[in-house]
Amino acid sequence: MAPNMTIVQDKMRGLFPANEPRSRGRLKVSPLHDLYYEEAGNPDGLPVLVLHGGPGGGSSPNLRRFHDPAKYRIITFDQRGCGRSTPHACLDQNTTWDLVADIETLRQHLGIARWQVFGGSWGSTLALAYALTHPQAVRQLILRGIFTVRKCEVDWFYQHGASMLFPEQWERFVAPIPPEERHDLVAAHYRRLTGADAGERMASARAWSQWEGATLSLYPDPAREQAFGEDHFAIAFASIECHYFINRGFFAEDGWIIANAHRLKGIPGIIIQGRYDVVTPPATAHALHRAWPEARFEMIPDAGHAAIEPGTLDALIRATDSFAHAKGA
Ligand code: STX
Repeated sequence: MAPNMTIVQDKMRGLFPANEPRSRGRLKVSPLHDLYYEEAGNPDGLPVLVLHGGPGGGSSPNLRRFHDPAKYRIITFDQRGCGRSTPHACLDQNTTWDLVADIETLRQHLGIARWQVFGGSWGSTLALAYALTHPQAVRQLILRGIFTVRKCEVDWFYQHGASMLFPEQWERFVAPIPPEERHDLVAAHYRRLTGADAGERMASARAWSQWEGATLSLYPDPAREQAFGEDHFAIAFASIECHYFINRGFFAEDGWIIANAHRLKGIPGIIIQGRYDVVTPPATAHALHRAWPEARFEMIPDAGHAAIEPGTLDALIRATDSFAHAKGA
């Protein structure tokens, strides 16, 4: 091993201990949609909004464990139509810009002036769309597994690319779709996910959801793959993702986030990306960093897409700790 290859690691950091939310609430954000949110950590700490992925993935207890609960006031919520938000899997009044508006509604509801925004994957997309729309409300950005819903990113994961790396999982993803419809798999799944046939709907939801569950990390996790196929989760995750992707993330143009990312200058940011991320490959994180060079960029050499792979988790925890000393609100 060359001398500069010697890997001398301080102790790798892990999640903070499991903790219970200090409070839970519901917020009516439209005539149709009701959001579920939770607060944890120190009520007088630095406010942070932790965004989940998907879209449609919902919050999980682990999302409260990336920040020191003694230093941070940690807020999570379930985006429209998923988790404990209602109505479940509802696609009406459900766009990126509705979610951006919901984040502002929640911020004002909680009496927070500015907050850190932390998100991976779709959580990074939403964090970026929010920061570009309401920069004055964002103290810092910590982003992982960068995703901007460009056509090339959606094609890579749902049409051709990732298929070459995970051929046996890919067979299951395409199984519900007849060969003559496979030239556009997002559209073909969308027809089934929004169609009247409940059996077809569930088969498509399970295939869609398990494709992602099977490709998230370097090492397989059969329990996670199983969980992604569970009806209640899969129907929201698959329908909402497919709805956002067929609508190209509701952005004005393909590549809108990266074209506008220079406007993030002035917001302290950290970008963390797994080298072997098959869901949201590193080219997007690289393009984001080119457009926003003031952000700190960390490429994790031995990680895929998941937040809890060791190198990625270590980088995320060091990132939140590095911002925990910042003063003021
Ligand atoms: N979707 C990427 C995404 O945001 C294309 C995502 N992938 N997996 C997740 O989110 C969860 C693990 C949060 C469900």
